[in-house]
Amino acid sequence: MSNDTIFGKIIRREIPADIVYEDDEVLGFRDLNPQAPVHVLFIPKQPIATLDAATPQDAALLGKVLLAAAGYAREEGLAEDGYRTVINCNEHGGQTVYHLHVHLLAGRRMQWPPG
Ligand code: IU
Repeated sequence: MSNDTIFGKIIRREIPADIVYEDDEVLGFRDLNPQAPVHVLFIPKQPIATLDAATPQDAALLGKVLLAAAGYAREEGLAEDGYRTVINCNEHGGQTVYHLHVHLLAGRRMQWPPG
């Protein structure tokens, strides 16, 4: 499969992950190396390598990934205090897994600017 990464293996249940959200098009699972008390990754099941690789055809899917993160945060009671969402793109953005993902970070006050 093209664009396959370790996240593809998580989607296919070939490796374990702590999955906290799933619908037909989006998966959410806890980051293995959390950077905040809550750190969940939301990914489209159909892989897009980077935000830079996204096309207008991906607009609805990207919206669903973001709304899944926001809905999870709301349901988990994280929205009132607030949270951060991050999409790293390519090397200088700090991207290490080339399957587009939205980081949801919560449970502490975030710093700005990010490092
Ligand atoms: P990045 O934005 O591409 O750097 O984020 C990748 C994240 O994926 C990073 O926070 C890793 O800790 C996380 N991760 C994971 O949760 N499980 C894995 O098997 C691998 C990376 I590889």
